[in-house]
Amino acid sequence: MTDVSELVSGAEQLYGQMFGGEAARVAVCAPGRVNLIGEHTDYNEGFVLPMALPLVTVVVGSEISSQNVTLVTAASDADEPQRLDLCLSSDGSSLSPGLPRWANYVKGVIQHYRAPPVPGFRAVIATSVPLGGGLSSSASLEVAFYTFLQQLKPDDGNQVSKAVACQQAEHTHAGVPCGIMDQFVSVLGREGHALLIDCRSLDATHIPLGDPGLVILITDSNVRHSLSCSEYPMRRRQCEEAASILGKDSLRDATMKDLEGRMDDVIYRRACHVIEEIERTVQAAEALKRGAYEEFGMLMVASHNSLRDLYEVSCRELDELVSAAMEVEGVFGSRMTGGGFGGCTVTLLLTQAIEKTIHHIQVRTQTCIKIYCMYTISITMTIQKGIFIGIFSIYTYMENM
Ligand code: GAF
Repeated sequence: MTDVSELVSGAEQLYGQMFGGEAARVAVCAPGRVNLIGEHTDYNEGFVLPMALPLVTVVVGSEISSQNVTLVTAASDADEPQRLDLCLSSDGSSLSPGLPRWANYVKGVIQHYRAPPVPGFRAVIATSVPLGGGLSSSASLEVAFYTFLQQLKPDDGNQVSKAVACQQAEHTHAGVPCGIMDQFVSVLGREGHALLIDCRSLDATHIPLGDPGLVILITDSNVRHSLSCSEYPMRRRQCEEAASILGKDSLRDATMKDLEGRMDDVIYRRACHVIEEIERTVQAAEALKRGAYEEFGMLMVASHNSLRDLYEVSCRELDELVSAAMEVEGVFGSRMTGGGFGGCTVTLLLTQAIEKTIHHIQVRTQTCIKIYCMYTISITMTIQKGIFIGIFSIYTYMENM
């Protein structure tokens, strides 16, 4: 796994190459996330329980005296670093979303920065978060960029307003009507802790994950998703419709009893998932505090089943990864993580079961579905026979810079 200092020195080297040997003066980073439980609840004002990852996006750069911006990214789908020049015109037209897509996140953050106007700058972006893999590569870019701008010109906000500004960037410039979870945990996540977020009040509690006998395993289906496609916004609309039928501000205020006989089958199933998932997340956070990992694991599996059957955002490859993991002794729970339609699964297991779990997933996926052979591997982490496997001991998260 590329660590933060390697990523920063790679970005600094690229900065030197692009800008004639000049050294970058600012280096910042922000993490991606994995969500342990609480899926599709954030935009329903419910609870979520993500944790920040030791996979980060870094931005290195310097302020310049003109109103020009030059962005270089080593974090796009292209093989070579990509460059974009913008002039920060007073009418803001240069910040309209367009192509290349990777720049939209940056443009959005500049637009929503709380201390406008931002000065001109040159910056290089690099990342170890798999792009489009459901581990919040976009939120980590937004938050890293916001942090970069804060170094050039401090704003008057706090950490919550920073997360909200980054969420707005995602809405206006990436076209994804996301909730607050990803940006929030990228800003406020802490080493060795999960973060229970109340997405209504935006209060958050850090829950220690202090047990050295536990591991969180992330496996990537290698199915790539794009959340701006119609499915994610459609789920959000269906939830809003359910809340409106019930005369509630959001599904956070609804109970299962409220739903009876009030809506058609699809909307009913979406609402059931959200109401039960909010409840599961609260229970899971309590279980984690007590060290009740079996209970936590059962809630993870119930969450996955609900996302598969009621919310319909899983896919065959994710389901296969979950069932393969659940066949191994020492695995407490497994589920898809993030928006769905591809991306990753997250599994909670005993450290001593890690090797046999990885082996079993490999064997199962080769002999039963052989599906990984067909995938293009586009990420450069630990890749074993086609499956990206990130193993994060809960003690090894790298500090935010
Ligand atoms: C994506 C979104 F960006 C989050 O806000 C959240 O809704 C998640 O999908 C599903 O829980 O990551």
